[in-house]
Amino acid sequence: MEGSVAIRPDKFGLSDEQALRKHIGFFKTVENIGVGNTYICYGDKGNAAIVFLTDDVFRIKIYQGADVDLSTTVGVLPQVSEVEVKTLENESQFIFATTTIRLIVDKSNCSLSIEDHEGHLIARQNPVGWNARGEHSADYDMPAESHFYGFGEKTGFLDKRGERYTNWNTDVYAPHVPEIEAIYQSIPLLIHMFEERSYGLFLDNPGRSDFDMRSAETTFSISCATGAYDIYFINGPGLKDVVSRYTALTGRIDLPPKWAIGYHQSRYSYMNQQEVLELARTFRTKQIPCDVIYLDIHYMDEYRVFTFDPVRFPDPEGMMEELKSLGIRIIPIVDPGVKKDPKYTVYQEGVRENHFIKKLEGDIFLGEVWPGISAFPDFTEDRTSEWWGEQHRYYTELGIQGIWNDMNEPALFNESKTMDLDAMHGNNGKPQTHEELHNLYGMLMSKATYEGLSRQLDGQRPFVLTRAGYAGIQRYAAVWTGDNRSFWEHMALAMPMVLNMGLSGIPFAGPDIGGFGHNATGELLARWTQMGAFFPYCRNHSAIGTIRQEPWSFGEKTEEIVRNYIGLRYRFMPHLYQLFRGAATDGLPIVRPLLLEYPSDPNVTNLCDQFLLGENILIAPVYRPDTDHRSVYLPAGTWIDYWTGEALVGGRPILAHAPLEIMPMYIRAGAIIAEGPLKQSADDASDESITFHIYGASASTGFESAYTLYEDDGVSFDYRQGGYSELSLNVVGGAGTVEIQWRYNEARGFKPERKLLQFSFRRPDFTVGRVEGLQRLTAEQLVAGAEGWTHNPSTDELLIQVSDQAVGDKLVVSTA
Ligand code: MIG
Repeated sequence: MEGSVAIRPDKFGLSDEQALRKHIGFFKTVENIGVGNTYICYGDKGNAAIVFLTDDVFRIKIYQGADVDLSTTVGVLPQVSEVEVKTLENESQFIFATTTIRLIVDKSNCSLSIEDHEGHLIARQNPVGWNARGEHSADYDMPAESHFYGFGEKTGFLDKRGERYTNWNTDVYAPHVPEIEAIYQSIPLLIHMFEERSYGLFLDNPGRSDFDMRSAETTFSISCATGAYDIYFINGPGLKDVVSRYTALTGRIDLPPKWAIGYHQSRYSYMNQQEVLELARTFRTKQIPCDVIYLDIHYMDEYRVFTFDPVRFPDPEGMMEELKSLGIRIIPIVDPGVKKDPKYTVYQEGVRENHFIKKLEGDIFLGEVWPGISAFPDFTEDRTSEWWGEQHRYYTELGIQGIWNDMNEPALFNESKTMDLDAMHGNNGKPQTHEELHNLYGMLMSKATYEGLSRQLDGQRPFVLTRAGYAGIQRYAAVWTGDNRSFWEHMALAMPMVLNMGLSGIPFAGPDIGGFGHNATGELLARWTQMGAFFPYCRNHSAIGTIRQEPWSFGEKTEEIVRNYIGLRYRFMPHLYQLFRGAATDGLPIVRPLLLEYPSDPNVTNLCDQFLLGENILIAPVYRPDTDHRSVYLPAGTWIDYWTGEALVGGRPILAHAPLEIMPMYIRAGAIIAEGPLKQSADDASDESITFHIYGASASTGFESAYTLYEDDGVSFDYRQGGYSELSLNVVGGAGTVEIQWRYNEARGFKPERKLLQFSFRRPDFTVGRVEGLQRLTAEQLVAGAEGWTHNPSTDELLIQVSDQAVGDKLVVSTA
């Protein structure tokens, strides 16, 4: 028998009347409210606050009522507006102009057009509308040749045209497939590119939002379920301009400790102290470089955070001591759920001091995660974040410098997979529901962790890894892409995912190498490690119950390949570190889609099975089984095969031969790449020498190349006070000579212990007659540390070695 509930009033959702969208309506007047460059456009049914932050970035927030709240989420850094805005009014339009753009507001309906000063239309926003539930949305023009990038961590290919995504941090154990619209991270940034011109739209709203590039033919739309329509327009015209401006708004990475850029080994879980130590020793005896081992949830005492299981890990101090002597660090996992246990001090304190999220009615919100019923700290309250940060002394006092934040979407074991939407956040005195702030939770947890570690590490750089995040997460944590599987498809998926994360301000990212769930094979691990060795974040991790995935788990051949490629990462470390330094200063990604460097090449708009490391290294992984050839697209220029030294003309696809031990890699002719000696851990500073490989040098055509090598102690913040070294290198070729010139920065606040510099020319287009001031020696003499030069006929490599003098010097190589 049916009850009345069968005809419940809301059965059919919003009524037509409620669904009817309202708009600001006609534009009445505009007022400069005298704070920065803030203008209020008063409309018929609502208002828009327009804030010009720079010539190329402005914010528009739609609001009702008399007062405008111009605070932002923690995702946006405080901005100082110094731009000069000119305003102009005619009968139908109100116009704001900066030196680069004009924002035209249509008075009849408050729609917006953004143009450059040549009158090219850059973007058009139709009137923002809202329904009776306060859900806002707006449509934007989408020309036929549009491409879309950004969106943070999403499935699918690089170009998001035809896709639709939701921003709602979600623990998706499976499946990671194209139709999953929301996973762990939410970066509400859309980059629209057409005719080589790019602009970004960043919606600063931490509730649920949607970007829809699928449903309409000539427009895309952005909407949010709660909160304000608060959007930033970020001008290009270059894609790099957009990324750099977006990261000026939401922040850039801090230079990580060098060890965090090394190879990391993880497993859910290394079950006890003996196993961890055995693992560390195995890396060292097998001479596979490694910097970090992870402790997953089993290290804890019944999953209570800030504890060690007394049986499995009876002597954490002893364990840490031996690991330290091996040069390996520990990163323990920390989840947000605090076990409800009246005998557990963290829980007691949290309750007593009012740190846990509550329902409005006053009860602590309790939900189930690993420890059973748990409470959740309210990171929106600064005092709670500080309390949480302080808990980490438990680890830092043991010498731990890195923390892994998991389950911080937050993920719960219930139907909604997260916290009740009506749980309340204190939000430093401006209470809001979880529904409104959901996407901030993970980032605020990592922020609390990062800040706590920073206070405790006595001037050493902390490292935080996170699964969940919001725009700006890059300031606090590196991001791994969650629970992928040991599928070839997921290896391929990692490329566009990490590349778009880089375009979304998150350069320090990577997937679980070898795949988390399901079972890897030796071949998959070999291929995945080849690729992963060149991702900014490099960790092998696998799930409980799956086949073991450590480098030696699949026999000698796999082990050898894995060792070699991890080793290659360590040899590239000086260059990689330089790229991290770049990301910290200009916000540009470390791994890049070809599109970023070759925006006018129509072949690369959706190319995402190969990528660039920085500007000059092209990486083309093999991501299918039983495959020993693959097509590689070489962009314009000449590219040198890293393995053979062969020069190849670009602007075309080639077929690369790639047997299992080879991952195709190419270096742009004209590039210089620094390689260091092979090491077992990244902060081993005992380098004898550094080698600058000069690619495609010529003594006949006008050759010119430059490089900067940035170095510091790799662990402290001294570099902020000048404690670094910068060597600039210039190589100029022509008229029968090649000149090499180098010089360190004047106030060189850091000096590596190194003794020698090497310059290497592989298959040069000239024969060396002499090197001014240096003798021709044998390879053995160079190895023994003598200054001089040698030529290896079998590899056709000219190698010059000089002592690493304090200031700099110059060398001339002549053909005669
Ligand atoms: O799915 O802590 O993504 O890396 O090993 C269970 C156990 C919770 C999810 C993480 C994964 C980690 C696992 N965690």
